[in-house]
Amino acid sequence: MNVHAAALANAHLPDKQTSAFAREAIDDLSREPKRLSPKYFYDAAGSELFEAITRLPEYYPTRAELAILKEKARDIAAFVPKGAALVEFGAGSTTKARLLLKRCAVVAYVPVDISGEFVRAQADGLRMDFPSLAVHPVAADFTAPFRLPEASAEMPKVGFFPGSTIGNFEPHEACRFLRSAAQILGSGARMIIGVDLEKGERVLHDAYNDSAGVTARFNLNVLVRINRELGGNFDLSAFIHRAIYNRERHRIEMHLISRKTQVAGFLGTSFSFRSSETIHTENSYKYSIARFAALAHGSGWKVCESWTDDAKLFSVHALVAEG
Ligand code: AVI
Repeated sequence: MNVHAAALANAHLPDKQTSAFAREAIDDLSREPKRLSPKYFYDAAGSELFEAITRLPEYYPTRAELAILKEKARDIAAFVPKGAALVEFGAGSTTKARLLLKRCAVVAYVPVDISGEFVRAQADGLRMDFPSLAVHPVAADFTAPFRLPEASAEMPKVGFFPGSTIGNFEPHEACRFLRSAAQILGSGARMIIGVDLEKGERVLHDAYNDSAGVTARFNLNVLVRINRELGGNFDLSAFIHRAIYNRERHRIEMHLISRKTQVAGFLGTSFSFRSSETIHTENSYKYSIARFAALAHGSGWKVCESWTDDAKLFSVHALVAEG
């Protein structure tokens, strides 16, 4: 048994999710350069911090995407077949789905999220506001294959993946997700997807280094979780948030930078940090319209239409499954 496995075996781990978090974090912090997965930002506090980010003056993606969904509502409604089931991959706030549900001839809504409790609560809210809509929540990891509810079997399917969450996938993962979505939705499927656009560095820098420090707290939340859930001893004041634009790779990178030489750890495993050493916590890829179309095409989808806001900050694409 290696040192990591021994640490895990000796620890009191309440559930499978916690032990997966521990195993992954130990693995990722043992790498050079160190990293942590962005999926661990999103506990209840992290999800609230993300909601706060979407309201920041510097964070343009949410406002720009909402503007597109409102302004192009007629074109989007024309793209959605009558009697369709709208399948949302990952369910955040339902604001964007509600815009589509109000204007499109959708008869069923299938929100899919790893948190069953969250997705069922959302479903209840939607049933109240859209009494004639069939709502079928699915608790599943939407990046892996899952079955759609039987009730939607005969309906045309339209996937919905807003927020540029696809930008948090590595390009090969984005391709795998798009292929898997095509399979899940079935032949003739359509998809509406929000993708953040490449733009000047200043706007990107400010969106991910906001003056109120909310993104910094969001980034540090992964260490807060390690301390609370895995008994870690990270000194939060000894790490600073930094987001930089990597122009060659078309992505914003978020890092936690060690302010000094230090040792910190959890579950009996310690990690040494040099002064200025970074933990790479997130990538947020930005696409041009052409590069996204190429990605979609290589992943089994054809782009029918691409809409942007006036300032060309964000894009929403209408895709049709090929073949
Ligand atoms: C969820 N995702 C699309 C956000 C983004 O912009 O990449 C997450 C985020 N990270 C920092 N700010 C927001």
